[in-house]
Amino acid sequence: KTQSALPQDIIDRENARLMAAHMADYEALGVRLARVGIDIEHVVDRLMTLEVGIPSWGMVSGGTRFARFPMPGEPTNILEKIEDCAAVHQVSGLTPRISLHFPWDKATDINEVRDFAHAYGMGFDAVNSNTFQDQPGQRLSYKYGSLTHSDAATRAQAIEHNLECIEIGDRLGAKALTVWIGDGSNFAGQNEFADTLERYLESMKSIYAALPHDWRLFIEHKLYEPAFYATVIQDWGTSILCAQTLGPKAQCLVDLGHHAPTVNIELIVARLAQFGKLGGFHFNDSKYGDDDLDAGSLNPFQLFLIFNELVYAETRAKGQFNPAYMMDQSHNVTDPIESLLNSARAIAGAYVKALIVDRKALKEHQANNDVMMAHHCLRMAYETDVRPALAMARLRKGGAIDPMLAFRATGYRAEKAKVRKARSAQGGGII
Ligand code: AOS
Ligand code: ZN
Ligand code: ZN
Ligand code: ZN
Repeated sequence: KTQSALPQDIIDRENARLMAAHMADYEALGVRLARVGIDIEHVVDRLMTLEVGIPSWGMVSGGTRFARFPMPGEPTNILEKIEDCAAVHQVSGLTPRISLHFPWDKATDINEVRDFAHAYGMGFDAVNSNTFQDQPGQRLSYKYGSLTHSDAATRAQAIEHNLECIEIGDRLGAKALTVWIGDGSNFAGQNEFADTLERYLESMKSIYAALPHDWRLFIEHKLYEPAFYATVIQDWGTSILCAQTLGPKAQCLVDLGHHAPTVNIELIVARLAQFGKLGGFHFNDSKYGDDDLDAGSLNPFQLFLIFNELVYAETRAKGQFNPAYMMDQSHNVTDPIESLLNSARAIAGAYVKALIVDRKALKEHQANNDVMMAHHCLRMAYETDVRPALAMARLRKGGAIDPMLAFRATGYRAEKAKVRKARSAQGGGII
């Protein structure tokens, strides 16, 4: 029997309180969808297959360059982070895996970490390497780059770290390595664009060669920061070129906050999917840059349009389609657990709305160049209140009709504040 992070009796009590209203709402939505030829049960079944990974670095209060405001009861080590992830999954039913970040999550006993997670029914998503900062006692500095550094010994050290991440990830049961580097330049002339990319590919070839046969290598691009003049892996163009150069296990990871504000991210998603190079996502939201805000909290329509592309890509790919969905958020002013619940709801909602798009009608409107009706098709799906379908999927997974209310009702954080010693945890997602 799996262990629970939250008292299940309180969740059950909350569900009982909301049950009658939920059933009435679910029935009404079912009738509504049936009218346009959609079986709500089919939608709920599909939703129940959706899984989104949680970032370990998002479990503690994050920070900006200016400050970090830790909250009482936040986790102080990797085991406590896993416990909080399990709490998120228990009520959301959507987040069964945690994405670790090394060396932030380095534990002396990796088997203990694995067994602890398994006891809570939790697994591991892609592992993340970190060569964008120096660690205490590190031999060579990444100040001027890591995988692309001008010095071969520094590159070798960065490669070695990635190999260690694969090794740890393999023991945890992870199936992918995500590589994001901050390498680039802050001044024109600092280095040559072609030379740094060449060195990147050389380094990545060694990492690729060490992947277990069923692993994937995710290349995460980002337009700027910390390199403010030119970043080596700055966009999906460079990312897909590298992924194609490296081989089939290499794919592109799209972090929604890693694009200029006006960029059409759903179009990028469609392009990557069409060429079999969409590896996965770091879901979050942003207004200015790499803000790492809660997914769907600012641009829910964009999130829907992304899922609209994903659902279409899946139908085109005929079973060959398996992007890894993960969140990458930094929670500065909210309880991380509540922010992750907030995002899980937005992601599930975007997926369901994409599922209920009348694709047959849409195709017809597109063929007839009926622009307004094609757009109308998307709007009708997007504007549907799908919350009862989300609640039903959660309920059937043993979760909560209303995860936020259920979590609050447990008083989890206040309880943890009594037992967890406050300290400034590392890896608060400052980047
Ligand atoms: C950095 O901007 C990226 O989003 C990476 O995914 C990074 O590893 C993560 O945000 C943790 O800082
Ligand atoms: Zn990211
Ligand atoms: Zn980022
Ligand atoms: Zn981030």
